[in-house]
Parts: sequence; structure tokens; C-alpha cells
Amino acid sequence: MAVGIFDSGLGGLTVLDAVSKRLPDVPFVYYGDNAHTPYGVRDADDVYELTTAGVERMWKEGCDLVVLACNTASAAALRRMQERWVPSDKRVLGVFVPLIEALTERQWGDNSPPREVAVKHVALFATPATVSSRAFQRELAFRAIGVDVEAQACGGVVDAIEEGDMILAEALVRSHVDALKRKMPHPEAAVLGCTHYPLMEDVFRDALGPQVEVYSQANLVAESLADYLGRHPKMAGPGTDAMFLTTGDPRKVSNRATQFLRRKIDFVAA
Ligand code: DGN
Repeated sequence: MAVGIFDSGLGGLTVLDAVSKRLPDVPFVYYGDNAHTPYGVRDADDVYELTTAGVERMWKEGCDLVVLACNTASAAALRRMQERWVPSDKRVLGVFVPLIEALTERQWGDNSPPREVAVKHVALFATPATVSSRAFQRELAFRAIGVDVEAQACGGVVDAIEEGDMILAEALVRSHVDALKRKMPHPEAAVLGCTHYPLMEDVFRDALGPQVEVYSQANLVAESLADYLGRHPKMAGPGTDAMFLTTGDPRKVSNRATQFLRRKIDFVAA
């Protein structure tokens, strides 16, 4: 049985890459909602509707477990889906919890009350929709107290990466890091809360300086998924190769995905 990886477009391929390296025997179905990307500027109801459509499509492919690789979807739709919509034989997981567990050094499923943690000043870089949802701060507050989060909405970065304009993407990342530092001069940790930012991780690290610990999601999500499947082995089983679904034009999306990951990827119409 395959595990579904949902994203608004191509960015989630960074997560797919990490999870398939970590779990080489697990088949994955990737769903990119390229017809409606970017999600970062959409309102929460819109993101919810689009995300539920994608998750339902992956259920039809037999994925009982779906990971929302998209931070914007995790922020705007995940809690609402889990509370009101997901049937008991299915699971939908997001990308904030693994990140917050790493940041606060808590184990998966540790539901003890929030407590003081070592890190006190955290910079969050994400899309405008993720920042305005405050979902990261809400999830953090369930687990830790006394952490000051300064969020920077990184407008334009996703579009520049999607268009392959890495010079513009780098300039934008540096200006967003400068803007963040004006609000919080000495963060101890920085969270890259968007699927596309692992591709700019070196620039973030350089602009932030060596004293800031950078948390990038793909590997943290892969570790957390491996741990989850270790405890719920029936949610995934050996099977066929990965399948790539898109709501966009499969030929165009395949070409861009192949450039994005630097290996051949073939999308089919969702
Ligand atoms: N996948 C989105 C995220 O991680 O927030 C970024 C792309 C977008 O839809 N804005």
C-alpha cells in the first residue's frame, strides 16, 4: 500500500526525495496541485477545499496515509481535516509537528503539558498564508512555553524558484533575512517552513550566519514518517514504483519536475 505525498505543486518533491531515500521499500503516490499553485496567497477555505480534493484522490489510489508536504495546506487545512473529515481508517499528517518536535526535543506522541525548552528565539520563514495562519505558533504552544517566534512572510521566493530564477530567489531570501533580523537580531534557531526553501538552504544559512541553527523540513519529515510507520506498519506495504499525479499539464509539469529534482519524473493527469 502506497503512502500519499500531497503538495500544491512541485515543492513537495523535496520531501518526496527525502522520504523515498529514508524508506526505499515504501511506494509513494505524489499529488501536485499545479493547476492551483501557489497556495501561499489563497484564503484558508480555498486551501481546505483544494487539499481535501487532493487527499480524496490519493485515497482512491489506495493511500490510507497521506502526508501534507505543503506547509500552507498543513497550516490552513490539517487540523480542520483531522477534526471533522478524516475517517478513522485513514490518517493525514502534516509537516509542522516533526519540525516542532525537533525544535523542542520532544518525542512523537509526547502529550505532556507544554514546558520550557532550550531554544528561546525562533525565526520562522514561510509563505504569507502560513505566516498569517499562525499555525506554527499554535502547534508550538501545545508543546513549549517561553519561546518567542518572529515570522517573516517571504513573498516572491516560491514564484522565483518555480520560474527557475535563482538569482532573484537569492536576492529575495537575503532581503527577507535582513527584514527578520531587524525584528529579531539574534535568533538561535531558524525554521524553513516552506517546501521550496530547502533549495535555498545554503543562502538562508549564509545570510543568517553560523550561530543560527537552521531546521529544514524534508529530512525531519522523513525521520518522523519512518518512526510512524515503525509503529503503524499496516499503513504502508511493499508495492510498485512511485506514481506522480498532477492537476496541471502533465507534460509541462514533468519537464519542470525533471529540472527541479535533476532526475527524470513522469507525471500523469490526476
Ligand atoms: N508548498 C507551499 C508551502 O510549503 O507552503 C509553497 C508553495 C505555495 O503554494 N505557495
